Amino acid sequence: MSSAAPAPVTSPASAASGLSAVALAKAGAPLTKKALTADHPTWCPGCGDFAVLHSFYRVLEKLNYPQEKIVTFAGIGCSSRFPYFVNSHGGPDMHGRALPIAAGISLGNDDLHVFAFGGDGDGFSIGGNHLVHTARKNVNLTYVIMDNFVYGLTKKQTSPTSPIGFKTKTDLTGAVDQPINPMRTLLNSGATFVARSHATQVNHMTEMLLRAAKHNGFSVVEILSECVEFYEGAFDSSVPRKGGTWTVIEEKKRDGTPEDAARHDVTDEVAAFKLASLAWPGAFGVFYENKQRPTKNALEAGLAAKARERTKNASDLAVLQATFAKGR
Ligand SMILES: Cc1ncc(C[n+]2csc(CCOP(=O)(O)OP(=O)(O)O)c2C)c(N)n1
Ligand code: SF4
Ligand SMILES: [Mg+2]
Repeated sequence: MSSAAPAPVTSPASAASGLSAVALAKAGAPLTKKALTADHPTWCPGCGDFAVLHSFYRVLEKLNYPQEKIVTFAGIGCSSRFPYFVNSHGGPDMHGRALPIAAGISLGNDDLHVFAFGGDGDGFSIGGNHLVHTARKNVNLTYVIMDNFVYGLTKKQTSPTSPIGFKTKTDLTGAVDQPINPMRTLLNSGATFVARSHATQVNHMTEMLLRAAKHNGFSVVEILSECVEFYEGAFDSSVPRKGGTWTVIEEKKRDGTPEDAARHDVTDEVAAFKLASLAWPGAFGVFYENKQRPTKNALEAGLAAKARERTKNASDLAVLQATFAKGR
């Protein structure tokens, strides 16, 4: 695919008129894939990202949010074209900058459902710093990382998840650097919902995305999504029909049965780290979920409420003027 320049942020209405002629869901009518489809996806035939988009439409249909309350945001990369294809508010921004903007949108608009999308380069390389800080702050939004172990849009450079030995245009004799372990990185940074899925497993992916969307806090789903153009076969070892193994994390049911003792407790961070350290291709499912830690959204709302009380509900302008007057 050729390089894409950042496009202006669109609204559902402008997407409908500017990108393709699609109808917004009528008020009160269930949200449908038809209403959510903004443009014809332009990925290479066979790219894993198509399945992620299909899954995301299904998730939005199930959640049935008011369409005007949905925001999809991205950086730059093949995967970051995602918002072009969803009839929602949002759009792509600069490479690696999806999260600070999505975080700002979330913090300023508690009524919106904010989703950010990107690739392994966007999320773990140029945007790695933003990922860590959005996670530690527990900003309420969902981040979907389409991991293809390569820079797809720019035609095959080594990415932070490329395995050692993978030959690319930046590592002609094979990558030499230790790749990032996405699950360990996310756990260590403080993300409060951490899951892993696979673009060939649509039902599993849909379940992970649905749970992530419902989570109150920073939720991340890493989806192995094959780049058929520049890293064909990268994930064959986790695709049963190609002879690979597909291992799903069995979560504790708390049903008192002896089998339950061996099941994974998603609230146990140490157990999550152990799962994240399994040999490739590892396990798929929810590694960690923390419903206790307050979101930055809630903490900031608390601070704002206290300030309103202290200033006896003075207007923002009056508070600003008083602050300037104090500083003189
Ligand atoms: C600041 C900046 N640096 C570099 C680039 C070039 N660039 C665009 S996309 C990309 C990497 C994309 O890889 P990834 O995030 O893994 O997404 P994919 O295309 O694989 O889905 C790079 C290096 C850019 N657009 N902007
Ligand atoms: S990620 Fe690879 S297969 Fe997918 S659109 Fe980009 S270049 Fe094509
Ligand atoms: Mg990539």
